[in-house]
Amino acid sequence: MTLAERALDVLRRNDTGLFIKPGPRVYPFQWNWDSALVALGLARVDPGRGRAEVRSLLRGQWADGMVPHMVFHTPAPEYRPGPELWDSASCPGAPEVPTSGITQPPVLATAVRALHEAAPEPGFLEEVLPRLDAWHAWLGRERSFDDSSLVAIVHPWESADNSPRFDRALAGVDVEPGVEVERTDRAHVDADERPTEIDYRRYLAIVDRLQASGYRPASAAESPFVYVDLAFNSVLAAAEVDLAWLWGEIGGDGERAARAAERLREALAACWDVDEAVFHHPGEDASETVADLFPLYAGVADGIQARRLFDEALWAPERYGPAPGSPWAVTSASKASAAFDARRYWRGPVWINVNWFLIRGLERSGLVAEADALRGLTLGLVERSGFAEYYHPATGEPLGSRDFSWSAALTLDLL
Ligand code: 9WN
Repeated sequence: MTLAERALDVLRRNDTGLFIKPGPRVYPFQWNWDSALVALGLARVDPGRGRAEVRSLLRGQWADGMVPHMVFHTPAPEYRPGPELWDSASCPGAPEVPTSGITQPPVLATAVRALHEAAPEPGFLEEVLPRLDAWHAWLGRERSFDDSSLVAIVHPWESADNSPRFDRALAGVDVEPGVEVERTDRAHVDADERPTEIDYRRYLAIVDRLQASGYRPASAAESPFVYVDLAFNSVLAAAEVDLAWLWGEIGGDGERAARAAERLREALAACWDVDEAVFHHPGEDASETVADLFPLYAGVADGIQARRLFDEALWAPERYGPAPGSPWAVTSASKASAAFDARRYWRGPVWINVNWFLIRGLERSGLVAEADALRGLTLGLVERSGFAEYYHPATGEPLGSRDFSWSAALTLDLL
């Protein structure tokens, strides 16, 4: 089988009929940005199935616009925490299908654009654009945090959960001693590739506290965990650009999306650090994770900044790039960071979705040869090690789940 045939085969095997699971065993439910990235890859080979994925995710949308991070279409007692933890039925505005009460990076509008550009279906944009707009508007409304226009996340599960960039905010979350935590994840994946016990307890403690307000704290600042994530905001900025463009396709009102895109992009551009050659919150240290590179994907780096970010960070052997003895890039944390861990997820390993966002960002910044180099490296990795959830940067060893859907779907897009 060719690489493309193998990728499609993974998606077909992970297809439950209702939605495509992120991976065959570890992740039996529908996850938000997994399904969006899957739909984006399917735009290349089967746009009809891609649109069905968008529709199934939107079945989980709440009345206030939020599209949740997990949708529990069917029971799967082998994964914890499942619907019993979230108890969405007891929350006002929750949909009929059980879901989680938090969200995830909003890639969906970008996927809808890819599907539309591949093969427009009459009526599809009219059906989904108002719902995407409601979700993005909810983020701007409920998750505004300071005067910067950037939005906050209220749980690490809303982004790359185990990333060291969340460590400081997470350390402030109190956990009750002695509470038993059921870790179904470690039945399938080695413990040294997954979050630690104490971090898992903190994840559950945040859910517990958010639940008291039906997952709608009076403001993001009221949440036990709050973080302004540049990766999440860069995804949102690009999605607002795509949504405004999509509204233009049907002569609709893309004003809110266009204005939000402009404000987010301005705020991200203001995060440039001329000394470090990466983006981070002004007044704070760089996170030393790939979030510092993500504004590239939002297209906010000028020519000089993009060049420096590539040479001095993304491709620099001592930071995120290929190095002698560690040829696989981009590492999810900088190799120069004290928190770097080559095996533990989001703390060092290479991810196909991270590379995909950065390849798009390099293209957007006019660094086409550099984008090609990263594309070549990424395809070389899946060719060699299969469609893993993440990979060891030194050996290329597949880690986490195997036959991982977004790795397969994004391979189709990269090809
Ligand atoms: C918790 C499904 C999801 C991804 C997340 C990734 C991981 C879940 C977990 O798996 O999160 O939501 O069990 O750790 O961090 O990005 O969407 O692939």
